Parts: sequence; C-alpha cells; structure tokens
Amino acid sequence: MENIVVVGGDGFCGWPTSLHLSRIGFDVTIVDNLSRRRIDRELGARSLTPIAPIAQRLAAWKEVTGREIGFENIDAAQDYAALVELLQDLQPKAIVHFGEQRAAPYSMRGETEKRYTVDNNINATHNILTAVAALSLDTHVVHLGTMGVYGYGGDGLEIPEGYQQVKVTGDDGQEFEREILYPTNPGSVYHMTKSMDQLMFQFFAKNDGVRITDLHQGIVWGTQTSETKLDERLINRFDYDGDYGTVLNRFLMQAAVGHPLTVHGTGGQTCAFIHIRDTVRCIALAIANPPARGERVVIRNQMAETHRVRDLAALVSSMTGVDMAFVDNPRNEAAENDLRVSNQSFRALGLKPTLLAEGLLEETVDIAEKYVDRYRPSTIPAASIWTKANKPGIVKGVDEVSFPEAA
Ligand code: NAD
Ligand code: USQ
Repeated sequence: MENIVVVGGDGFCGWPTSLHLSRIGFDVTIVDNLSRRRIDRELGARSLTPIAPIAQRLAAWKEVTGREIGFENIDAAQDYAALVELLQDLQPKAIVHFGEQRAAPYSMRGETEKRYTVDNNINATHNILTAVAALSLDTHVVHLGTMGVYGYGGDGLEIPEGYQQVKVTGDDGQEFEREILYPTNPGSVYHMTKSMDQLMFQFFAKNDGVRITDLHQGIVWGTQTSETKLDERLINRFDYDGDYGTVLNRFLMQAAVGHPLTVHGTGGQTCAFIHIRDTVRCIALAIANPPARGERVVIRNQMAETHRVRDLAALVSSMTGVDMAFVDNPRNEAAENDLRVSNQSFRALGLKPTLLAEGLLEETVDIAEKYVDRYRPSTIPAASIWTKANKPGIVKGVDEVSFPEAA
C-alpha cells in the first residue's frame, strides 16, 4: 500500500481530500497542528457546520468505512525534526501540502498576523522541501497554490498555466527567447507567500530534483463531497466570517439570515471558482500524473469557471429575495477586472467540473439554511482593512454607486 501524507489535512480542502485518497486506496496520514481551529477561537468565529474534533472524525471514518487514517499533530513550520522522522518512516509516494494560513483578510489584519502568515507559510513549504531533499526521497510534492499569484488586474489576456514565453531585446537589438514563471502580482500578504512558494519550488526542482506539482487554485465553494456526506461526524467546514469566509459562502449565509449581501465596492472583481468535489478530484489526478525527476515544476490551474462578484450577488439575491448592499471595499484591489484562465491541463486529464448553476441550491438548502441556528452575527463584518486610508465598510444604498458595466 502506498503512503500519502496530507499536511493541513484537518482543514476545509485537506479533510475531504484525505477521505477521498483513503477511499481510493492510499494509506493516508494527516499532519496538522490544528492552528485553524485555534484561529477560529481567537476570532470568536466557528464553522457554520458542526465539525467534529479530529479524533472523532478519524474514529467515524474507521467505523463507517473500515479504513484507518493516521494523524500527527506536527507544526510543519516549526517542528522540523518531527517532520523528518515521519517522512523517513513513511517514505510517502506523495505529500499533499495544504498546511498554510490561507485567508487574505487575516493576513492583512496587522503586524502580528502578517508576520505569522509569512513565518508559517514560508517555513512550512521550505521545511517540507528541505526534508524531502535531505532524505533523498522520490516523493512527489503536490502544493495548493492560488490563482491570486497572477494578480486580479486582468484585461482579458488568457492567463496561461504558470509559464510564459517572452522575447527580450538585448543591447544590440538581438532578440532572446525565454520561458519564465508568469509574473506574480500578489494582492495580500497571504498571496505574497504563495508567490514566494513558487520560487522555492523552482529552486528545489532544479537543484535537488524534487518532483513538484503546484496547483494554482481558484476560490473553492461547496462544502460536502461523497465521502464527507457518509456520516455527520465527517462533515466538512463552512466558513462565512469576515476573515475566512469566501465570497459565495458569505453571500449564502447572509441570504439565509436576511442580511444584505456585502458586495465590496461596485462588485466588479472577477474571480475564479471551483467546487470542493473537483478540488478533491484534481488532487487525485495530480498525484496520478507526477512530473519526472529532474523535470521542471508542473503548474496546473485548478479552476472551473469565472464570475463577477456583483453577478454572484445578483444570482443569490434572485434565488432568495435578499437585497445586495454595496459596502466600501476594505481591500486594495482593482475595482473592475476581466479574467480569462486556461484550465486545459485538468480538462485534458478528464476533469468535468461541477458548475455553480448545478450546486448552488444544494448549498443553500443543505448547509446555509440547515445550520442557520449556529450563525454568529458578530463575525459577519470584514474587519481587516488593507491600507490605513481605507475606512471600515459602510453600507451604501444601491443608488449611490455607479456601475461601469452594470447590466
Ligand atoms: P484551512 O485553513 O481550512 O486548512 C489549512 C489547514 O492547515 C488547517 O487545518 C491548519 O490547521 C493547517 N496548518 C496551517 N499551518 C500549518 C502548519 N504550520 N503545520 C501543520 N498544519 C498547518 O485552508 P483551506 O481552505 O483548506 O486551504 C488549504 C490550502 O489550499 C491553502 O494552502 C490555501 O492557500 C489553498 N487554497 C485554498 C482555497 C480556498 O478557497 N479555500 C483556494 C485556493 C487555494
Ligand atoms: N468580496 C466581497 N464581499 C465579501 C467578501 C469578498 O465582495 O463579503 C470580494 C473580495 O473583495 C474579492 C472577492 O470577493 O474581490 C474574493 O474574495 P474571497 O475572500 O472570496 O477570496 P480571496 O480573498 O481571493 O481568497 C480565497 C481563499 C484563498 C485562495 C483564493 C483563491 O481564501 O485561500 O487562495 O480564494 S484566488 O482568489 O483565486 O486567489
């Protein structure tokens, strides 16, 4: 049986991935320091869905399927010796690396959170790569990166999968061809750490021959997979608070309680999305299709479709009858952007993604409305402000806002 280590396997993407990989026959060991649960307590937030403690989750999985998933409470950024010992012992076929602080707003709260995000994310990635190289393992490192490394200032150029052919003109007018990492343009300290991860991957692939796949993932929506649905103790987390709640989850939760949908600015930001069921499938596909030793880092864009924030709000509003509110944008981001992204790589591997239109109702009825009693109103405001010039969100009437491209 082949071992897979899932770093961050107690989190939103990591938990359903661990279950799926276990179900398809891998021996899975989760490495997680449970920092995400700690941050929830720090913020006074909690998942809308009642997630069980990790020990109960694992016991339930064994009870329901007869399969065992191991768990090690290791901080991948700080407990290097423990990480090395585990990898030496397991000699995993792959390490799936989800173990980073992933909220852009949390990473912009203040000095403490900025420094924590950089320390945690950079060290975790570097420790994993250093350990794999030092132990001379043939392990495939599969990292969850983000579409945000490309920036969201797009003007319609299709974003390629990680690399870009360029021509550089030399002093004497001669043209040189180069293939470079697509220029990064991070929009938060969190996204900046993902840009920095890319350079570490490039170096360790070149210098140590580490086999690496970097998945540039869009915003993940949806909650449940076929595995997490098997028993309520296996339920996945659903974040809707101002730091960790992603935009669609926030709108769905707000609609369930009749709170106006908090559209930032004019809602002209276009973002990439993928359902959690497809995240899980993509990771299995990435594991099954590793780069050869010595090959450059494989970069795959892991997204299904793009949507403009105000269109999402309008969709949720039309489904539920709850109004949209246009609030001052707490972020420093382009007010309007186009986004076209290539996702050829996963489509060529056979991915047929779930689209928003197919899953939205299930999400509303089975999650937002079902667990509405667990909602904490105090966690709705987005309290993290990108730059000092920005003021906290003020709800404006729809009539006060101009819509450059409004339908
Ligand atoms: P999450 O916060 O729910 O899960 C991350 C998990 O990693 C948590 O369980 C946390 O306790 C653990 N962790 C963090 N630092 C660790 C450390 N130093 N050592 C051990 N464990 C540690 O986040 P998520 O939504 O599951 O995201 C997982 C990964 O996918 C992240 O790297 C994120 O950047 C990426 N990603 C997420 C999304 C999304 O929409 N959720 C989109 C694109 C990319
Ligand atoms: N937004 C609103 N109203 C809200 C919340 C968000 O209008 O109440 C807007 C934001 O201003 C932003 C967009 O919605 O323009 C997306 O914000 P988000 O919080 O849903 O997503 P983001 O901050 O980009 O981060 C999430 C994950 C992160 C992942 C990233 C993928 O938290 O881990 O890397 O999505 S991507 O966006 O492709 O970079």
